[in-house]
Formats: sequence, C-alpha cells, structure tokens
Amino acid sequence: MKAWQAPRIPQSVVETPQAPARVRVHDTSRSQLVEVGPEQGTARFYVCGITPYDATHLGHANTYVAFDLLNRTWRDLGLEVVYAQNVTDVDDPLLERAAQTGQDWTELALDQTQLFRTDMEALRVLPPDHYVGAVESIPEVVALLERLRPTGLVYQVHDPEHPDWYFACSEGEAFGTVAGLPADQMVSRFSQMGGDPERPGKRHPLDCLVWRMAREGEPSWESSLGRGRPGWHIECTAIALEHLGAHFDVQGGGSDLAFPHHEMCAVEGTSATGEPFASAYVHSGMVALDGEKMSKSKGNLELVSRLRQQGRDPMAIRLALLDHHYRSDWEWTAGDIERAEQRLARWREAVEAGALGDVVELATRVRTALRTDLDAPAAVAAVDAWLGAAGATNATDDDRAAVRELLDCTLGILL
Ligand code: 5CA
Ligand code: ZN
Repeated sequence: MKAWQAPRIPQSVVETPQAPARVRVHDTSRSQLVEVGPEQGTARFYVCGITPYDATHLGHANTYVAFDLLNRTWRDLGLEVVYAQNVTDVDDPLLERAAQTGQDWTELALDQTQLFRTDMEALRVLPPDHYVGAVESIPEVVALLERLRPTGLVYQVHDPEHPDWYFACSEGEAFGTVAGLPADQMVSRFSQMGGDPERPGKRHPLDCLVWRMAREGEPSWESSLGRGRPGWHIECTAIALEHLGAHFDVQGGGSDLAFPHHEMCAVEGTSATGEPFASAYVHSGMVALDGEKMSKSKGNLELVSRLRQQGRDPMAIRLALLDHHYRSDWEWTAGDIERAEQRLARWREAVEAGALGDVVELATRVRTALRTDLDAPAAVAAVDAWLGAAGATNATDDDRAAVRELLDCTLGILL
C-alpha cells in the first residue's frame, strides 16, 4: 500500500506523578484487565483492517478510534509504538460486490481504501506504520503455510476439482483460549463469519481455509501450493508476524472478530513460532443503527464521509464516539452528533477565553481515565467538570496551549 504519512502529534510535557505508570485494557482471553506494552521501549500492536468494498461507517470508525486511544496512551507514556494493520483486499465479499456492480475488484478495493484513509485522517486516527494489503502479502502467506506444513496441521481436502488447503486449528495448541467460546457455539459463529463447517473432506468442521485453489473467473496467484488465493485468517497471521515479529503486545479489532478470526490467527501463529501470538486480545463493542449491528452487508449504515459532507466537524464525530466506552455495544442516533457538537463548542469557547483550573489536575484525571481500560467517557466527563469548576483563575497563553496539547495528544481532539 502507498505509505501513509503520520501527522505530527504533540507530546504533552505536563507531569502527572499520580497517574498510573502503565495502561491496562481488557484482554478477552483472560477476561480481565491486564497491563499491556512494556514498561519502556517499544509496544507492538496489530489491528484488523477493513475489507474495502463499501465506505467507512461509524462502527469501523469507533473501532479504529478505540485503538487510536491505545496508540496515543502508549505514546503519552513515552513508549515507541509499532502499529500494523491489514487491508483484506481480496476476499469473497469484495469480489461479490464488484461482480454485482460490474466494477473491477481491484479498483473497488483501491477506491474504498482511499476513502477509508481520508476518513481516518479527518478523525485524527494515527496511521499504522505498516499498512499492508492481502494481495501484496501473498509471498508472506505462502511462506507461512510452508513453515506450518511440517506440523501436519496444513492439508488439502480430497476434492479432485478444487483441492483447497485447510488448517486444522482445533488440533493446534491452545485452540479455544482466545474467545473462550463453548464448543456448541463455535460452529454457528464460524458459519456466520464466512466459515464452511460442512465442506466435505475436512478433518474437523472448524478447520479454516488457508489457500483457495483457483476458480474460473476469480483472481489467483501462482504458488508452491498451486495456483490460488489466500484465506482470511492466515492473511492477518502472516502480516502480523512479518511486520511485528512473534509474540507482540496486542491484537485488536471489533468483538465480532474474537471468534473465529482471532482464535484462528492465534493458533496459526503459535503453531508456526512456538510462542504466543499476541500477549492480549482486545475487542471493541459493536455500534448499531436501527436496532441492528451496523454492517456493510445489511446496509444499515451511517457513514463518516456522509456526515463530513453534511458539514459535521470531524472532531465532533470523534467526540461523539469517545462518549461511549470502547467495550460497550451502543446504538448511533442523531442526538449523538448534536450533543458532541455542543460539547466541542463549549470546550473551544472555554479554552479560548475562559478562566482555567490547574492543568496538572486535568492531565492527571484524563490520563488516569485512559490508562484504566481506555475510559474515554470518564476522560471526557473530567474535561467537562474541570472546565466548569469553580475556583478557576485567569489563564495564561501557556495554560491554554498546555490544555490544547494535552487534549490532542491523549484524546485526539484538536480544539
Ligand atoms: N478485514 C476484516 C478484518 S481482518 C474485517 O473484519 N473487515 S470489516 O471491514 O468487516 O471490519 C473492519 C473492522 O471494523 C473490524 O475490526 C470489525 O470488527 C469492525 N467493525 C465492523 N462492524 C462494526 C460495527 N458495527 N461496530 C464496531 N466495529 C465494527
Ligand atoms: Zn484480521
């Protein structure tokens, strides 16, 4: 993918000895809050990227803003961060949409990826250091499959026409430890998320497709496994291992990805390296519209690009998302953006002209909230309370600059 230039974000110099020295987030695999990232040095994380067949909706935006908070919180703690993300730029839903609309699938993917990047930049989501497509990662996917073959977990189905390759995840070490799903729910989730439990010839219904042999009318690439294209889970496993190395800090995505996607990635990665894939698996909640999970396949969407076209301030869109804890499931309504616009206007006015309180106190509250499971609503409430508090004194230009810097580097809100 084309390199993605990171905007410069300020580092707040306000010192807050009372704020926690590490960030804790909820790890799905241990069902508890855990410290993530090293005490010093480099934090490495991977967030599952889009399948680019339709424009960025607020559910996507909510997920990438949630992980942007983790990125910013690590940086605010003085850590270096290496961030990798994929683009699922060849997969069934994308090919199906292109076929329906008569568009070239590569063009559809490129257009939608470009729109996603523009939306993310508007929302001040810091770009990944490695933004990598599935297509350009085919050599890494094939190399990973070759590395896995000696384990005996990679096999071809007996289908003379299409002898596709599968990975026997349920035979791999630690299968079931990411999502902790009871066995009876695994198969239905697998089906819902594009899996094929009933495919004849598989060793186990949950075994996942890793290399789909070429079909008439579908794109395919030459490889040592035969001509074909990569399956979904192996794409993220290969990209994460290539750009972050074994045993990185966090794999993230929406809660719909915990099973089977992150479960399969974890088993594939562990089977290849003999080490844990990620230290923690972190999941953001689902945003709904009209009573159902917002999704491209159902079409119940509110798009970031549409709100922007309507003249909504991207910082208000971001603030509307920050008003919900990243782990909660919630429903978008028009009231969300209106409340956020009013709040943004209040913040701007207060910081522009009002009396301000002690900046160390504000920074301590905001950092404490974010370092405690990325509690953005608590951080936002702390800003409200601090700006509205009695006892504020006349502020200097330096105070105003310090508040702006703090809100930008922690919450990504540019006043
Ligand atoms: N390409 C795969 C991941 S490898 C994929 O799931 N793509 S996606 O376009 O369907 O979703 C991109 C990201 O947005 C994923 O992390 C997904 O969990 C998240 N997401 C999708 N729908 C919602 C929603 N309604 N609310 C919150 N997050 C969502
Ligand atoms: Zn993924």
